[in-house]
Amino acid sequence: MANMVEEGIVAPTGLIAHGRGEAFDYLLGERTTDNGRRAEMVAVATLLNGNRPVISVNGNTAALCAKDVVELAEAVKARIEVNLFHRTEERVQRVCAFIEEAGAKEALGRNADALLPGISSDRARCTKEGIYSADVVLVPLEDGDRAEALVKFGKKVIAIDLNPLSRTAKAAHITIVNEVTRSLPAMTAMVPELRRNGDKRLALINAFDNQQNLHEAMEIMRANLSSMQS
Ligand code: PTJ
Repeated sequence: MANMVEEGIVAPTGLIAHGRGEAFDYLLGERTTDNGRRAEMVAVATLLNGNRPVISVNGNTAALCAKDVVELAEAVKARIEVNLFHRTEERVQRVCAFIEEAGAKEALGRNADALLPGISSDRARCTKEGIYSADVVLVPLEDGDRAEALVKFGKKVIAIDLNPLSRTAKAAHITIVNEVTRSLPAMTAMVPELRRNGDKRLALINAFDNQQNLHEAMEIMRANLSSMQS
């Protein structure tokens, strides 16, 4: 990640965000829980049921798992859009090129021609073709303001966030409390079965309650902390 800062892919504060993630992953037990796996299945079902799914990519996600993003996007037929919190035109170019080098036909984001309502800064910038007109948006490692704005704008928001207490985790419709590099390949592997089974997709979506999901994730962390003490 430090090298990726030098390459201009990761923002300097991306290292702090990464450390936050590592701390929560330690509490989670550095593994995929049944709770995380269920949220991943619901997320895949939702992406497959979407008409215009988009995967939003920032510097951290690109640095950690560009290839995994490309593979999931191909499997669920989603567009990829680079959407940066610390936005500069140069970083957008770099991260788009990085994702394309990892195999994406096209990473949207260079020609941001729309604004996400409810965000006042440059961070509102997105593309009409991508996030602006998406119905489902997967946001790995998203900041709270934008996650809330996406929900208010009517998007079905899927977050991947190791912190079940974050504003993003709470605002999203589906929050996968798991490490992004464990999550994305597992999600891609779920696609063939869920693509064939529309009833299963609906049943998964209808049975899911994100508040309950986040409560379970916190309980897992609490139990892990208790067992570390004894
Ligand atoms: O590249 P940019 O300019 O778009 O900036 C990206 C960052 C990540 C710096 C920016 O979006 C940011 O500051 O995000 P936050 O508010 O720190 O939110 C990131 C969330 O992701 C935090 O709740 C972290 O706990 C979580 N997180 C960090 N690393 C991982 C993670 N979740 C899953 N897997 C990880 N590897």
